[in-house]
Amino acid sequence: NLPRDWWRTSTVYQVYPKSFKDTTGSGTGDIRGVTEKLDYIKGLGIDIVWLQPVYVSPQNDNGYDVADYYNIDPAFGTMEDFDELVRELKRRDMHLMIDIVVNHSSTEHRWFKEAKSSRNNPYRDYYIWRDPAADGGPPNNWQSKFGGSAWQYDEGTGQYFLTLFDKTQADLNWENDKVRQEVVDLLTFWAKKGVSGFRMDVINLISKEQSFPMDDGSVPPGDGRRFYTDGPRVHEYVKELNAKVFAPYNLVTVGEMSSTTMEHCIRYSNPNEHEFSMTFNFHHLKVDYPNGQKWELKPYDFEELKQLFSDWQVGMQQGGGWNALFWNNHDQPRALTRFTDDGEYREESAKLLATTLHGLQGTPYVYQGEEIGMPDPKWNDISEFRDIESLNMYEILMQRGKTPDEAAHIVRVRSRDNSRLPMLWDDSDQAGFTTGTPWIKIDERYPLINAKSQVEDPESIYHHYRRLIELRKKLPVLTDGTYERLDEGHPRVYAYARKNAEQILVVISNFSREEVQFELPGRFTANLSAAHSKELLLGNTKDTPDLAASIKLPPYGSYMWVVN
Ligand code: TEU
Repeated sequence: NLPRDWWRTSTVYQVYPKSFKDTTGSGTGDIRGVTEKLDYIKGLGIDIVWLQPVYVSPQNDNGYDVADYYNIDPAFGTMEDFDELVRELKRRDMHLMIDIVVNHSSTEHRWFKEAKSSRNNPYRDYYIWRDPAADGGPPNNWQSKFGGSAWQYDEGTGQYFLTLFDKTQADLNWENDKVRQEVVDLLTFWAKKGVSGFRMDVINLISKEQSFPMDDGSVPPGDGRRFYTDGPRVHEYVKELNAKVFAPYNLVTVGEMSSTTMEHCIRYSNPNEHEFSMTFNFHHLKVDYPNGQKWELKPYDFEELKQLFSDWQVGMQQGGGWNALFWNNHDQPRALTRFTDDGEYREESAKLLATTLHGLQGTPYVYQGEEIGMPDPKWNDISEFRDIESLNMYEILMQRGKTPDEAAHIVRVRSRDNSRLPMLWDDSDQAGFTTGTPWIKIDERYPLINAKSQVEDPESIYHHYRRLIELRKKLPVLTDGTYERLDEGHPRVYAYARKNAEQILVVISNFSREEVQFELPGRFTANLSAAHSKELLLGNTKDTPDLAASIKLPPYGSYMWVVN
């Protein structure tokens, strides 16, 4: 009974359950912990909670290796706990979006165990098997995202199977209509349980070029591109899921496109294509990757960052697509450390990032801890890391000739564990996350950085997010306004305007620790002289600068005005 496209004014809160709240003393978070904290999430004005995988899993990739799509892993609780979470969300007029991981399953899944048992097992073609190459090696040179060959050899049946991620994550064969039917069935099962949406994990990898061509390096280098993303039948497959499940249940869906193009994202998210509601693309989170390479370091390119935001705002609007807006998730280091100052100007920086993102067109995602300004941890030793990708890459970097210190430094900067430390609830023991031994260390700054203190402080980062989320409900220009960049390549400032027939919204942020006197472009100041009202909606310092031709911006100052 929700109106079509209801999610265009929504904000999503992303919960990494393993690190959210532990109610049993196991040291890992659980579903009841999420339910316990719904009032905290509701307090932000959140509409949708994205719950990351809690299905049966050996946890080699923290649940993105699913061994049973229909049951909850006991580590996270029971199906009754899940049903209670759905009820408690609905009672608060919130919605549940669950994570769907169907590019691959765990090799512990019964389908894979059957498939591996013999070449003519009925489940054999649920996965992707190929004979060894002439030299006995892997069928081609594709590399796994987590390091090493993307092919694992099975002695028992003398063939290789494809694993684009961990060697225990076997790619499903979507060419097989039985696999596609299995996916429709499992999506229908969860839709019937009352979920309102799906986040589709690496969904643009599900269609592979069946000739499995060698990676000849012609495809632009970069994180993920080598997987031949957006394959020949990908849109056909997604349209089938939409027709059979997304549309009938009026679900909100977001496709995670780990490497893609704007053209594809327009096709994936334009409502007339009947595919997804929106897409995650990652171009803006590669501006500190030298030549697109994640495991090399360089300072981030601010101009490229602003240009990418601008290109995607204009391009997706022109194409009728819809962006999932995000700075953070469980696979990325925290933006607060990556793009701004997580020390002296931590609070200003956290609010600056929020204002800059939430002023854009799309549906914003808030990743747990972002709303209280959690920074990357201070790492002391490689033994503190848990992420399979990070641990593999530590070894690979040394094989590539890096010293242990160099390799450890790169892992500290790039590791997905940077965003996976437990949520900091209060200043009680272990930040109120667990009474047991946490599965990964807890950031010892919790006496200074915790949710409780921020809920109680009206000037906190938490309440800054609450105001931005509230504005999205109140100001149509945030949803339907056009986008125009105003900073003309300024080395420190990102400024843009959103316009519709009624009003103009202006967002100006100083991404530096220097004070800046910013000059608005002449073409824009004409709008100001014609305006009959200008209002500062939100700022992140005690200053209340007037929107004028020349504006003084303090270090990491960020402001949002509305012009009528
Ligand atoms: O991530 C897709 C992916 O490519 C990630 O490895 C991420 O984009 C990359 O590390 C950033 O450089 C999804 C899930 O979000 C991730 O947690 C899983 O590990 C992965 O798929 C496999 O399921």
